[in-house]
Amino acid sequence: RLHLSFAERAKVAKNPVAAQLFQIMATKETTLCLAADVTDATALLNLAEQAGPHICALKTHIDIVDDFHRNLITPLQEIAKRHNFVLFEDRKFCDIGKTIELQYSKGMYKISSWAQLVTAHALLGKGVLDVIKKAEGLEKRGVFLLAEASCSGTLIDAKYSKSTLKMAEEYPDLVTGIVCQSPMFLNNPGLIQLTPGVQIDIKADDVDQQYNSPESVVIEKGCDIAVVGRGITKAADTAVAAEKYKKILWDAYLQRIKKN
Ligand code: UP6
Repeated sequence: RLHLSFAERAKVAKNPVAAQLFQIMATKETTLCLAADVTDATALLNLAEQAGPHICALKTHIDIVDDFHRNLITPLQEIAKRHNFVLFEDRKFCDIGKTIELQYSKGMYKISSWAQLVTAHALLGKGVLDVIKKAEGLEKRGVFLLAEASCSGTLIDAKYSKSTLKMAEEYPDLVTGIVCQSPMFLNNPGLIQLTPGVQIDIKADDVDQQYNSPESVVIEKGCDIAVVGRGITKAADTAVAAEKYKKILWDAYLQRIKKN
């Protein structure tokens, strides 16, 4: 996986959103996913607009938006379409299947109607994948399963990570990839490794988050798509910061695939 190009990997991806992401990454030359963790709807739209040309996905925590209203979704989708990136709700579903079915499609956020990608925990077993697979909503959809966390206090151990990967591989048409911190799956080039905890300037925050540099996550840790939040959202100019991360990440990817 690590030495193949995204264009080559697009051909072997079994999940349609994974194939779409590989295409976007290859054509836009970006492996950057922005964690748009802002609490104001207008700020979210502005971020999407400014970072849009430089990202392959916009990751939201939609439940932190103070003034959320369904009217936010249409302009967000319009920006995503215009700049060619995927909307990704980091819901980290973790419950019995029936509850996830409701959380995915109902309530204020109706995630299944706009987010092509979501995250989920494997902790409660495969019910989560069964219900997301059969729910009504966007035709093209995908799930990233969380197998390793970036924070220092995580309770996840190697056995759990391995079981998560096994579960992912049992749903190749639904699972887009794995959220992890190390190159866990090397012989499955159709899956995407998504790695959060990426920042240039600092090593940690004051609540457990740990950061690696963009170069090291791509070259040493197997990251395909890097999630960057505050490294961009707290920058003086978010468009400039997004472009900077995009370039560093892309150069690291080019260096990695050259090592054949
Ligand atoms: N995230 C992590 N670590 C994980 C899983 N998810 O940080 O193991 C998510 C957070 C946040 C983003 O929920 O949205 O990635 C990281 O943001 P930051 O770059 O501002 O720390």
